[in-house]
Amino acid sequence: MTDSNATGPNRRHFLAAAAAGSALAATAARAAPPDPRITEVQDWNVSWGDGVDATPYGLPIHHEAEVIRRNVPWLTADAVSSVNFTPIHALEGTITPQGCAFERHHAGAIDLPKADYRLMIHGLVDRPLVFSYDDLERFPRQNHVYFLECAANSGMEWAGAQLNGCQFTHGMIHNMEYTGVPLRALLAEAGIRPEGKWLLVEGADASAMSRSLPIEKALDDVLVAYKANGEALRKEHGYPVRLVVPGWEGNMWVKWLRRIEVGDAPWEHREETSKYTDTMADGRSRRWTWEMDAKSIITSPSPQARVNHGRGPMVISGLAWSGRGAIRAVHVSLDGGRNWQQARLSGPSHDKALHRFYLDIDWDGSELLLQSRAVDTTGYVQPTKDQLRAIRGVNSVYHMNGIQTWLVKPNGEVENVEIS
Ligand SMILES: Nc1nc2c(c(=O)[nH]1)N[C@H]1C(S)=C(S)[C@@H](COP(=O)(O)O)O[C@H]1N2
Ligand SMILES: [Mo]
Repeated sequence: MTDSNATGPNRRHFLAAAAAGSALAATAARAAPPDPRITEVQDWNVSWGDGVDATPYGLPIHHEAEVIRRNVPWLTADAVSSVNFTPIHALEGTITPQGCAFERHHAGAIDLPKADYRLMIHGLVDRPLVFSYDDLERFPRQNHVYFLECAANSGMEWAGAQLNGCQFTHGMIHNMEYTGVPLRALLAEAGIRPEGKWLLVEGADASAMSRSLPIEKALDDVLVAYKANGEALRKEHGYPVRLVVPGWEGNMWVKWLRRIEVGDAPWEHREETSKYTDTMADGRSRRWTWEMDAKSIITSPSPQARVNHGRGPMVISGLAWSGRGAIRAVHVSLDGGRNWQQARLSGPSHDKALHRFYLDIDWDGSELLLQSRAVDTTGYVQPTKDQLRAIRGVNSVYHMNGIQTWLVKPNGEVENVEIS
């Protein structure tokens, strides 16, 4: 089986390179010593494969065992109040499989059966209500693809290039297709009183994760979700029910959602004051940073996805997203931000969801300083780290969306560096 009907530019390039006798084309076109993978009978050609029930619910094949969530053990004191990171350097397309989508817990992932699930809505409402899981399934459903990014994603990079791999610098993100009920439908059942302007949303885990949500957002696009990518939520993502707060910082996406209280003012809980708040250069803190600004990252090549081929065709692949809408354009620089080229967007372009971009280049084998820059549908352009520091100072931990730089060395190694 060959790609004899492939007539795209890359194929033509390979053929042209073959004619020119380049090192790359030698493997493709010249007579090489007989390849035993072709000339000799292989085990898998003549023996039975696994029967249909070998893995009733499939796992990735063992050859892909490196593509897993990973944590940075020294970041947190223990694993129940901790975070791990999505292996974005090894994924493609836009949807994150649940099995390797990062986890962030403040008191561990709890085991909450559907039968024991309750969601209470009370406070400034006409009718306080409690919904069971089955009740939720009787409301009209919607499906939407959204990214979830932890506000702390890339936070280490405020202090300069730190972690060597986009899994660790940018992996506190995932993108799933959620099935759920619009929160406004449940609020309509309870009937919000005119003074009701804020919601407290609370989780059932021991952290009782609590955040204040303005009523405008709650009535807009917030979902009470129970499926992701077609299947039940995984335990670690809030089974059986989590809140989906499109475009807003991950902390507000309360897992194991158990209570919604309607009030007339925000609660100023721990997670929205001492945590998840940005301290500015003058030492004062900025109140509420809900929306995630536009951001992008080249996932390959990157420190964990080095270049294993020499000069010639190279695929630069990356992700871009915005909490304010869709991605209008992504620009890629090969020289640390001096010159920019328009990348190619490929795949669905949903509001507040991950977008995939590519730049297909002909690498001359010299050093590259790779950067990407996202532009969203509001016209916002992803800033350099220095532009961000000029506004925010260096006291911030959260909401770092500055442009990332990867140094690609002639030998194919890739390193996290900073050009500001
Ligand atoms: N109940 C509850 N909800 C929670 C948390 C938590 O610890 N408990 N962590 C929050 C934070 S900080 C983030 S970034 C997201 C992470 O969601 P994930 O674990 O599905 O990636 O969940 C949010 N919701
Ligand atoms: Mo988070």
